[in-house]
Amino acid sequence: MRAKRMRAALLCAAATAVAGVASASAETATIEMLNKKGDERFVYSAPLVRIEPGDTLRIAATDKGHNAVSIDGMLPSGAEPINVPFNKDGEITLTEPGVYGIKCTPHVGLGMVALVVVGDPANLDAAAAAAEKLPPKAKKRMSELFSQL
Ligand SMILES: [Cu+2]
Repeated sequence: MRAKRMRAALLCAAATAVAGVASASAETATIEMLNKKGDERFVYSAPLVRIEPGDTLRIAATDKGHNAVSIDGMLPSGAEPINVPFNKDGEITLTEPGVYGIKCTPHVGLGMVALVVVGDPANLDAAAAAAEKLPPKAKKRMSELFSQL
């Protein structure tokens, strides 16, 4: 009887410890889809986000008429492509380390792109090469973001 109660107490302590670690380390970074930010039109509020594997990326449809999809070649191998539909909030837990490029389908030509770096940017060279194929404004913005890494 006593031993059984003791074991239950230990299991409970272990579960609490695990939950504590998870909530302390996993974070959420938010990118808002905006019509305007300062002088810029059609932008992601945070064009460069750095998080750790297991963290969550939240993409918020603060303004309507935007989406967020993975840019071809700017995705770590084994990672699920990002696809947040128009006018929806999306939450994605990113577990594969590397560089993720996202774009807004109708506004990529206006430079509406963002770079998300999860832990170690293992696919940096491949992602930078893929960014060369973007329209001029998006390409320029990406090269500015890469220069900050
Ligand atoms: Cu857009």
